[in-house]
Amino acid sequence: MDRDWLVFDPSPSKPIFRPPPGAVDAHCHVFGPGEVFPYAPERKYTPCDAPAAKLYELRDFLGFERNVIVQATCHGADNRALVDALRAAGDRARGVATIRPGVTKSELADMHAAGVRGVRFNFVRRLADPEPDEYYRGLVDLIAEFGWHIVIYFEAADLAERWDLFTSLPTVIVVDHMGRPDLTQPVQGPGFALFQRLMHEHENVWAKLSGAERLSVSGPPGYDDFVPFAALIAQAFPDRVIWGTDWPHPNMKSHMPDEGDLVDLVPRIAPTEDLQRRLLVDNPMRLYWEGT
Ligand code: 0GY
Repeated sequence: MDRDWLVFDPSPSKPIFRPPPGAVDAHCHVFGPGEVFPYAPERKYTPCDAPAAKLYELRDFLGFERNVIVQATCHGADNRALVDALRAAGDRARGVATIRPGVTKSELADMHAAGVRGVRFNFVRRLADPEPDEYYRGLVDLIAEFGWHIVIYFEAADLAERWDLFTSLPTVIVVDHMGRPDLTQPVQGPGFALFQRLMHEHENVWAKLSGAERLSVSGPPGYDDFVPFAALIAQAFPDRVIWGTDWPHPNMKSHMPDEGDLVDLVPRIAPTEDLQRRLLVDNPMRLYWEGT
């Protein structure tokens, strides 16, 4: 792994908040193990191994029942580690893959059978080399017959630049980490206003209320500056939000979070049982399990 890589916490604390029955951790990753599933030659970082068995231990420890595993850029478009993790989970995990032009229909069908229900387009330059809009439109055509949706990951500044692409994608669009707002700015400021406009004007756009550990400037254990941003979205769009731990927290430099602290953010973001059930159960189940 990279010399400055921070390894996930081997013994997180038990959260005080108890997730409702059927809760889904809808943003997490698996890495390797590298000896079985080698990291991609074009990767921008080399992580520690973070295998599926460890993820499922964490799931059980935190009180979750299911996972949505998002293909990480260190595996490129080689989705074997993801597919292996999905198969190991039975029906308790779904996946979001990375695909490139040239992927075949039978490769997509195999991924679908394993539990893949979406693809991720990554616009964060330190992770991937963004492509012209037409590249992504070509991939959209490939997934159409599978009914998959699209997860997008971008820096706040990219939103204006890619607005036409993002607002013309025909599927459900899930935005990772709420589009990475600058938490030092007011929650009512222009940067986050644009993200809210995206959700107000486009009913197919969902938000992932995750990434407190990577966005927060105030830091652990409370991640207080993250809460008003996530709470605003959770309450304005209660049927289009999902939540995830972001385990094993790739590329963290400031600290490695305790997932117990992250789970304890949920009742601060979604203060009622109804909001919590929609965020953790109803919405991810609708998007990833029901009807597919
Ligand atoms: C995240 C965030 C990051 C990394 C990746 O696929 C990835 O490599 O998503 C990051 O470095 O911000 O969601 O895990």
